[in-house]
Amino acid sequence: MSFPKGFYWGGATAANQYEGGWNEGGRGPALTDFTTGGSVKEPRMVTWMDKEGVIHKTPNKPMDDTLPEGAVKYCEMEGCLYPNREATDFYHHYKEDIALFKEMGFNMFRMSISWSRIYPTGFEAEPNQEGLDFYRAVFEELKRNDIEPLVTIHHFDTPLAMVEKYGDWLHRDCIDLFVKYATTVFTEYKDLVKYWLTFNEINNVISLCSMFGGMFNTDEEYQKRCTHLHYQLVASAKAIKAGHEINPNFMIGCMLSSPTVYPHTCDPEDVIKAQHEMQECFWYAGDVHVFGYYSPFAKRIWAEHNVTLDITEEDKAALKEGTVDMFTFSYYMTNNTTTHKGEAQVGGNFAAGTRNPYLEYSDWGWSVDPRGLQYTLEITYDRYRIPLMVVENGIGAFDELEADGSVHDPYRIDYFAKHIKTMGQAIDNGVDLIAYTPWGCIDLVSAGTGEMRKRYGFIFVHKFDDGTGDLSRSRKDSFYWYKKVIASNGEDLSK
Ligand code: BGP
Repeated sequence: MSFPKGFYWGGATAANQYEGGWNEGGRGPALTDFTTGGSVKEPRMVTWMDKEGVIHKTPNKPMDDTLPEGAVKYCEMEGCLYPNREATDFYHHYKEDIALFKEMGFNMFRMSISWSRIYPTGFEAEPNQEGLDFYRAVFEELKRNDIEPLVTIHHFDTPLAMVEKYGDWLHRDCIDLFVKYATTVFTEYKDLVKYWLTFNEINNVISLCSMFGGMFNTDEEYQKRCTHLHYQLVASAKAIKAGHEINPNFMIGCMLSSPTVYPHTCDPEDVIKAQHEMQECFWYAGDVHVFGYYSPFAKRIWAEHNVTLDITEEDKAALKEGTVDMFTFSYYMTNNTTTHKGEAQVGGNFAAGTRNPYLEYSDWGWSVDPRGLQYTLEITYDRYRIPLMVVENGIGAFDELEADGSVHDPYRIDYFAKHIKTMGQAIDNGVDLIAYTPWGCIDLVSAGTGEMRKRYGFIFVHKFDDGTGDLSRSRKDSFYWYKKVIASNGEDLSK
């Protein structure tokens, strides 16, 4: 048995892509409510007003929530569809969805709290009671079904009012606003939730710079993004300290995307380049979370990009006192990098580097690399030696809905079978992996492209890119397969 007894099997979601109910229950707006749908070729757009009152639509710059130049505020544009608003409506379907998760055998469910449902603008002194009540009802429903919640406190949805005032996380005040919010939810749910994650994919903000180059690779971008990240790292650490005071049994983790990088050739120049990209994209934020300080290589990154960070003595103390209990990450693919010219490049959303001839690629250009998951688990555990969780993994694919309501998705089953197998091998090799929550266990809106047709779920949701669909749920073939996997604690991967 590779997977230990009590291993957590489940699925993962996020409020901004799943919850819906965007203007109900006293919830305030978040930027994702003003972001349109896109595709692998067309970027998602944001809609905003200039000082003359004219409304514009411009490409959303990934991981950069500052208002576009000339904007005074975000607002709606007639004729635009904003898919995250209704999303796939967990808000009104949570009981039905939790029953389906239970049927599959989940003993863990990852979800996030929408900050603006608790503090509609972020600035209120008192939380929104209706928002608190909603999540209490969800956590109680999970408890009744013996499903342990794994709760992300911030998943891409800072309240809009804070984004408009501060350009997202470009101001120190965001730290205290976050700690206030985190403290509220820790206190409110201290007897219902044990496992918490502070920021989803906290490292994306900087990993984009080295992975994508181009417009992200300027000193100005690095300055901005390292500042944003520093404030979030301090906010995370302060929240962790507060959380442990509220309930010493809390297990609080970080959440990073794993942009595992391979050197494209064995040329030592490529090896060093890959190592530096791993430092920048992964270990930079991970080391601060786990060790409580910036690792020596951070100085190289700052020097190379002329970054001067506002790190106070109080920040340093906070980082030391707020280290994580567990390390969690998302894993979708690996990337190749090289110093050589002329190699074929990958295409797709959020995929970068050269094409790996040993791998296959998804319809969205993401490499499929199960061994890469094993590799990532092993190098991460070698480095950190604290419990790990894979809290996102999966393949976004076009699913065909049959006339009888079924969905045959052998490609998804194949993807998961291979990844679960290599996870088992990592455990056999000594990795302390405690949970696996595949992404979008029920169909939801894609973060990168805003599409519905990029589906990840074991459960199909009848919602489509033109906004139609009755939101009913049906089980895909992979639903029955995953149920069997969970029942056998990861032993039976047969198709
Ligand atoms: C991660 C995010 C998720 C999720 C996932 C898949 O970066 O944490 O929110 O969306 O990627 O990405 P996409 O939705 O673009 O396919």
